[in-house]
Amino acid sequence: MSEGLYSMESKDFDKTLDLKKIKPYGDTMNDGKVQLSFTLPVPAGDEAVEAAKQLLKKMGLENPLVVYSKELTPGFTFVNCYGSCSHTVDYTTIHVPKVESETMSMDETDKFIKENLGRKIIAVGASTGTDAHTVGIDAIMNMKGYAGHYGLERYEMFETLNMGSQVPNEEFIAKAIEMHADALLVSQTVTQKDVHIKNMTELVEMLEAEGLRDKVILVAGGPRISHELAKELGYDAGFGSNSYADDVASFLAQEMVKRKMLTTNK
Ligand code: B12
Repeated sequence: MSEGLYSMESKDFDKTLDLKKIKPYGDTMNDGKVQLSFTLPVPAGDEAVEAAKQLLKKMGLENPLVVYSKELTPGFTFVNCYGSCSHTVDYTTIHVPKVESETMSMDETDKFIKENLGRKIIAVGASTGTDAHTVGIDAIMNMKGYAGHYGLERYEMFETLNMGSQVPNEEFIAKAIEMHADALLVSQTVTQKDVHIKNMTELVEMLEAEGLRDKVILVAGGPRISHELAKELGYDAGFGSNSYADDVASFLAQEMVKRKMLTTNK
């Protein structure tokens, strides 16, 4: 087997694939086929289709094909297109930072906390700043949970408070102090104009000013939050889409044991 060819461990890779040069797959390996759709601010017609094809070529898509076009409203044409991607990426060089904890079940986590901490973990969560979305933080915290995963409120060894949405950072910190929180769980859904970056950064700065940053485990979550982004902004971990209470509870339990947080923040 040559260097770089099937160099990754997983059995799920196609063994004939050169992982140093991967590109999209449609019908035949390496055909590069992709589908995309967009709207152009021009009336429907041959010119709109030609404009779409030229754009596809500029995006590096060969053999552009517009399979559907429709004027949605006067002066705006929606197109559905195919093309063959001419670019490749080297999969062997890709590194995505991930939360380094092993996900346990609710019962396993409760048992782990009892045996290794001997006390409940106090967690305060909220969708902070101007963000009005509650479903994400509810999914992690609510008793009934989400997608078959019970939320932190169901855990025997967690004491929690879900403050809901649009919680200013000042109020969030005040409640964390009042509850002697070990962990702060921040949910951010709206990312328009990078409002989440400003809000998340402000929280870290305020915690530092209060001398609290090192006393708590600070976790962020949301559909556009990655572990990498969270770390960059001074958080301990970030959880994106398809993360569940089990993942967060396991991380908090293991991190608290690692940091030997045996006594509360009283
Ligand atoms: C429901 C919804 C609303 C509802 C919210 C109701 C409520 N009580 O929450 C209402 C109608 C109020 C609403 C309002 C708005 N919305 Co809205 N909304 C949605 C929608 C349809 C679903 C979001 C959702 O509930 N997802 C389900 C949950 C379970 O998923 P999740 O949040 O990703 O959570 C998971 C993970 O991310 C993670 N997670 C999330 N939080 C946390 C926290 C921690 C600590 C951890 C560990 C993990 C974690 O775990 C969860 C479970 O896996 C999305 C579009 C979509 N289909 O996603 C738009 C969407 C999020 N909304 C959007 C927008 C723009 C708005 C408004 C700003 C619109 C407006 N101009 O008024 C307002 C918000 C105003 C404000 N001040 O915030 C945009 C956001 C774009 C962006 N990236 O900035 C979206 C993507 C729609 C779109 N395509 O434009 N919205």
